[in-house]
Amino acid sequence: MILPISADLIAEHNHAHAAALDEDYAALGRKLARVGIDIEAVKDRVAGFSVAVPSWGAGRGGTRFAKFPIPGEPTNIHEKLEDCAVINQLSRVTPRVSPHFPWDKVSDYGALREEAASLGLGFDAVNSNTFQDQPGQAHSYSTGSLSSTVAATRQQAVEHNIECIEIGRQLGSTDLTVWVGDGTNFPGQQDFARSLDRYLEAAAQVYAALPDDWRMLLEHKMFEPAFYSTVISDWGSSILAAQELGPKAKCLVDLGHHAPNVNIEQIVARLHRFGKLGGFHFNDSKYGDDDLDSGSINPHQLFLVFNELAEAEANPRDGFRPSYMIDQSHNVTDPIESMLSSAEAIAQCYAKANLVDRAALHAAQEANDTMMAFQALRRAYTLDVSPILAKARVEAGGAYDVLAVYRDSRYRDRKAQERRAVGLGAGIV
Ligand code: PSV
Ligand code: MN
Repeated sequence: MILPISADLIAEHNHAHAAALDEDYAALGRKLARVGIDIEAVKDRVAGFSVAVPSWGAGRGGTRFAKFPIPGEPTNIHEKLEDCAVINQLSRVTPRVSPHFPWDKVSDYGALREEAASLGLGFDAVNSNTFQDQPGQAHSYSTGSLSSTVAATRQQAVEHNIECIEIGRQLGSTDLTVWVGDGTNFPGQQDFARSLDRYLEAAAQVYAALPDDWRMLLEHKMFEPAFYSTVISDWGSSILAAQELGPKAKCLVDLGHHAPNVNIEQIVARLHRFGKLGGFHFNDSKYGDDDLDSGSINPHQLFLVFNELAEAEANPRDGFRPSYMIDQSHNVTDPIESMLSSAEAIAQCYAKANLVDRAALHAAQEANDTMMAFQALRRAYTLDVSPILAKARVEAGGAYDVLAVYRDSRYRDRKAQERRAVGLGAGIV
């Protein structure tokens, strides 16, 4: 396997920080040992954690207005995979890529799978795209896709999703993520009940094409590109649709797809309670679906989400195996750097959630001791777990300081010489 960053460079950097890391890790180990926690066991759990990166996140995203490309951006799925390999080589926490079709279409998916494997990568959930028209497409999605009033359009959307399943089988995926941009911009534009009926009927055809070991992840979003109503607007619509479709249909929570200030961690607990929590799209936001870097605005919310996931893991229901993925738009940063930083923020929250003293939390909850219940969470949240993450990363061959090694490697500069420039234009949705 030939990985994009020099192993010698990583080793040289790690060597320079080895003594400091050992010291920090030992100090944190002593602190945790005082409360009966074995740091090695926590490190092993962290080493087993992973989050997928989105193929489309490797390029510079944008807003509705424009994007500002950078030299050396990837221009196709092959270059995106190479960039994703850099992220995983340095972080050792992002071994899978989630592709989006038709954006990532190629002629030979078996070869693409091998190419990814040669870079140390596998494929995660496949994503269908019925939220924008493609050149030469027979029917426009301007009337909606799976819920369109036009039968031929619904059929086209069903066929595209089934094609994505077929591609995913070749890539080794086992999940299809379905987000539709269907909705309305004006009161009265469509009938709420009938549009949901149409969606359910079309989605059932996609569901029927799922292989036995596959899941269909329904991603809700309350706005954009439709701004009055959307068909799968919230977790309520999502879970009802998933329940109607069947056991292989689960709900996917994109952190940016809710009304402002909604209690997302409670949604996570609710979906899990009914065996319907399928996966996540991690990102952060201040206003809407801002698609900012994970943990950059509200890291506490991310921790509280992982706290619910830790509870769910301790009390699994209905084959709990959430699929974790980043879904961000990197408008002003190098996407590789954003995903390195985001993956670290996500893994930190996972580690902190694992450090919550659950017995103390549950005892305080039972005794209605509000302050001590809150403190059980607070103690874990305020811990600096970075030595645990760094130790796990370095032991797996990654970099102690992922951003420093990435910058030192001058990877982007080298790609700027090799890759053709990407054009201006709108960003992603
Ligand atoms: C929609 O906003 C979304 O979150 C969906 O996951 C899409 O597939 C993705 O963004 C890419 O634009
Ligand atoms: Mn998403």
